[in-house]
Amino acid sequence: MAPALAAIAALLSAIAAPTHVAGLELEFPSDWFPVRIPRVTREDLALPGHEELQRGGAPFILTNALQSSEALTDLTADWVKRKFGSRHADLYEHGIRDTNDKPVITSASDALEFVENSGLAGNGSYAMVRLGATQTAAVRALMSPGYPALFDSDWWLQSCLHSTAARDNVFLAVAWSILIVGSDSAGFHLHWDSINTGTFQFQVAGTKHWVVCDPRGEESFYDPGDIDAFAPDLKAYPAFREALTKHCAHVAVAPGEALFYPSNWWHATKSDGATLGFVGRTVTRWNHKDVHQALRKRCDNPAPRTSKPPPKGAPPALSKEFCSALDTCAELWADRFSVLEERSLERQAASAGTTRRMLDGTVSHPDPECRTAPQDRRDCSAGTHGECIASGCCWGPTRARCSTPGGSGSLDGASDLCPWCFAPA
Ligand SMILES: O=C(O)CCC(=O)C(=O)O
Repeated sequence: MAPALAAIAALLSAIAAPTHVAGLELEFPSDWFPVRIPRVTREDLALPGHEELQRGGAPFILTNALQSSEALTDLTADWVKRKFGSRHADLYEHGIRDTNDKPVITSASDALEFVENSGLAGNGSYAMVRLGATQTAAVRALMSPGYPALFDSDWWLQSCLHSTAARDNVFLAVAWSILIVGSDSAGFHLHWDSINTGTFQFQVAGTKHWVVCDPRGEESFYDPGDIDAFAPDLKAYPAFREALTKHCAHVAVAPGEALFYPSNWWHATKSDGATLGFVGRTVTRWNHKDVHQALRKRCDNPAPRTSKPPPKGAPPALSKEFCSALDTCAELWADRFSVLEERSLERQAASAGTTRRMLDGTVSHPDPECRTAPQDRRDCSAGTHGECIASGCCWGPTRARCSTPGGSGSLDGASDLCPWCFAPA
């Protein structure tokens, strides 16, 4: 065959051939799931040029999320039972296939046991162990080093919520953090998360398949729970073809990886073998106002009391202490994200080698080595926050030092990019 014809034939057969998904008996037509979710390393994520991902503006997979951490070996279902066995868990005996699948609330150890046994019986079941901020810290201790700043909540939790009880309360009330243990084929129907946070999931064991859909296509997603995103009934839900061919991605997330998706992105899952994941929510520059509003609404309109008491172990309502501190937390969020905006402008200016006009009208140029005398250096955030110090840039006198501007270091206790210094031109 002539080379041009061979190329056309290859193209046609690629278009017609379904994509087989290894491990799961799933075959998708090749024009489904055109949205690409980038895979990046922790190191890539910190580089200039990845600002959209650093700020949580788009979904991505962190490929070495658990590299050199103890989680891959120590964070097992047995560890969860030992550590949190007597806490409450939501057990979904058949996974969460649609909105009719409701949880049984039981002890975490019974829920995990059920999931283990259901794996043998071929039922896809899920145990979700809701964690307070205290238990989350214990899980996170197994995940260092390299916990991305984007996933961190400690910077605001500690500053605006002064009691452990208030921090634990908000985590439990809105499922801020969960360990999610599934047996083979357990999954969650297509839905979006209600309080507008970004969400990440560290895949600790097993592989999880995800369909992740851009909310710009949501007219074609029907209602949460209507669609089995892995085997959609296009006769009953014909508009979903538009979602499949324009707005959704399919990814398989392997042990050691973490998936992040921004607020309002729809998602559905299916476990390939037994799985264990750690889910966390996060406030970003894009969602902090919406998260504030959603939490304020919950504080101001608590679920009406009924004559029946809530079942034992059900998530608590948001506490008075949390609700009165919420606006202070929201101010911290707004403050941080406007500072970060400033800093990224500096970084852009520095990496482009350009000068920067300061608030006082003078012109500065990037000083990557921070070699100019400290008193001659410009404030890293255009005069309102931070000061430059001898060994590099410091983001304010009380915050931790970064030794390499533009490299990674510690700001506000979370690993992050270090700001650049600017010196008078
Ligand atoms: O892991 C899963 O099955 C999905 C979890 C999820 O959708 C969520 O936490 O919002």
